[in-house]
Amino acid sequence: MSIEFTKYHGLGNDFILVDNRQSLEPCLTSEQAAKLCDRHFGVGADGVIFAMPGQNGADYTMRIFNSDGSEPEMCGNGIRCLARFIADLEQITEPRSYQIHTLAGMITPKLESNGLVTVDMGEPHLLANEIPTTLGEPTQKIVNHPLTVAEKNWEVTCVSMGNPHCITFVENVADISLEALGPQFETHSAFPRKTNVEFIQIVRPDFLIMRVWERGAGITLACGTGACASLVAAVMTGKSDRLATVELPGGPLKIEWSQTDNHVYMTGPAEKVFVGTTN
Ligand code: ZDP
Repeated sequence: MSIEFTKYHGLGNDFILVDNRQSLEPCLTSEQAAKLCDRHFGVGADGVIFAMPGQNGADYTMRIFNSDGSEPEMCGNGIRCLARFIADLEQITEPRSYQIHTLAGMITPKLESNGLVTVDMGEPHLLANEIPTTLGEPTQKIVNHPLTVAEKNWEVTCVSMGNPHCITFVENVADISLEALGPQFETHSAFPRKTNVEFIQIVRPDFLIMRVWERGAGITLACGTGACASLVAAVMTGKSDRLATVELPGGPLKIEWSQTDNHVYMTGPAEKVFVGTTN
């Protein structure tokens, strides 16, 4: 079956967006989605996102497959792209927000007048059993916790933004060999649902540099949930302000962990690249 799609990216974290407003079943299987994500034999993307009818009072539902076909609960850069895609489908140009049902609950992206998208990512989950990780006690926060990976001792801080993240602070992110370390953190037995892996360099309390290895997708140029989780980890460890810029290989995201409502807010771009039809 041939389908129409639109390609978007948020800071180089790129997605194939599919208009699935007719059904709550994705029109592609996870295998078909993984094939489309292949950069040599397919369209090329870090994931496939389906815009579906709303549930539980939401305007729309988002489902996403990673480039390996696995299904994450949430996707920060992806939901900015989804908001832009929906506005394009509805031919909306003025600022507005959407309530999106995801496997991580209700998430609210808002299209700003300057073209950026701000997403209310909800509250971070900090307890070991919520992340999930077997590190520490199930109802304990995992902050600066020892973890041995690749025969080295690391100190990790774990945060869930609906999906699991394992954050390590380092002197210089350029020195980290992500290809070698990423998969070993991702599949470590301490993470029963695997994990996204972020290395963070604190430049100033309001400026962090991040490199990411994504669960199910590998090295990507940006990860929205990862930038949010990293800011939360940096605040918990006393390394950063509650409002900071997180610089990713693909560019900057502005992240705030609000003291008022405990929600994390992420602001960044979402850009349309091209439309296409599959064979
Ligand atoms: O949790 C996971 O399996 C991630 N690979 C999901 C995708 C995260 C994303 N890069 C983001 O921006 O949050 C889309």
